[in-house]
Amino acid sequence: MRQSLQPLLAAGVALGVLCAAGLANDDANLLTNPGFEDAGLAGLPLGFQGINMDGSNWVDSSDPDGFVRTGSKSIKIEPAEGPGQAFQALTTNFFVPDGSDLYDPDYEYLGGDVHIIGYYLVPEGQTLANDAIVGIKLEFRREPPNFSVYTSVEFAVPQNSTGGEWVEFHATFTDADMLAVGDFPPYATSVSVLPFRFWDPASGVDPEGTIYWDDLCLIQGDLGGCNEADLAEPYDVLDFSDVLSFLTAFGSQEAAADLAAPFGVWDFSDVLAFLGAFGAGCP
Ligand SMILES: [Ca+2]
Ligand SMILES: [Ca+2]
Ligand SMILES: [Ca+2]
Repeated sequence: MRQSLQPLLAAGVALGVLCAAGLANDDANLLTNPGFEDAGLAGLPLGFQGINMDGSNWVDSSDPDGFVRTGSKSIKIEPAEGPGQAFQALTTNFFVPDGSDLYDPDYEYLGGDVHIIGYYLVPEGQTLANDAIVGIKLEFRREPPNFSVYTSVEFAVPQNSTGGEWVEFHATFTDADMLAVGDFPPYATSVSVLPFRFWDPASGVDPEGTIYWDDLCLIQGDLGGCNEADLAEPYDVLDFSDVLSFLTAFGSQEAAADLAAPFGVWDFSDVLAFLGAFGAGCP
């Protein structure tokens, strides 16, 4: 049965591999509130502050066009309505309530590649067009109190239309990329994460298309796992530990076991996806 399922599941397995592997180690996700489910300030999700964005950008599944991948919340960034909105973003670069730290995930200088993973959707019939860039920006910052940006990088989404489907986004800033910046101590100790879009008003053309984001994941170091069934150590080997991890994650409705649509629902499709990946084996 596993064999016959493989062709059917191949696409889904390939699509979900890296994020599922990343999310398998929930502790490894350095972002607060990565699925945007919890409420924060100003009508925005916990852990994120708006730059030309407000509560209207926090999506609920009951909204018209309320696209969410998991849970009942996501975020959306609509086309800028004028030059004052040219840069729109959510950022993690602000203080937790007791002021002891920022929401920015910790970063260890040259401590391993940084992976930013997530899912985005452009509604059916729409195309992102005429922005300078739509994607995710990372700002590597020095220690408090100065928080100055050591270096930053912007990653564009790989496709401008998704036909209303959630598409995986995965970008990596490697230690080699960091070394190429130069040697300017003090080194960065945290990284701000900004889903964003930027439109150049001088372009003379209006931006088009709305983008939705859900289930972001920031990880530093090895993602672990050869595919979405490789949930437990030893990685690159599929054995009974992986089956146990899947059953545990499935039973407690963790992201690691949510391997197939409908996402946010743990059902037989997820079991089939696991069996398919398990049967396919590690390369
Ligand atoms: Ca969500
Ligand atoms: Ca394993
Ligand atoms: Ca599912």
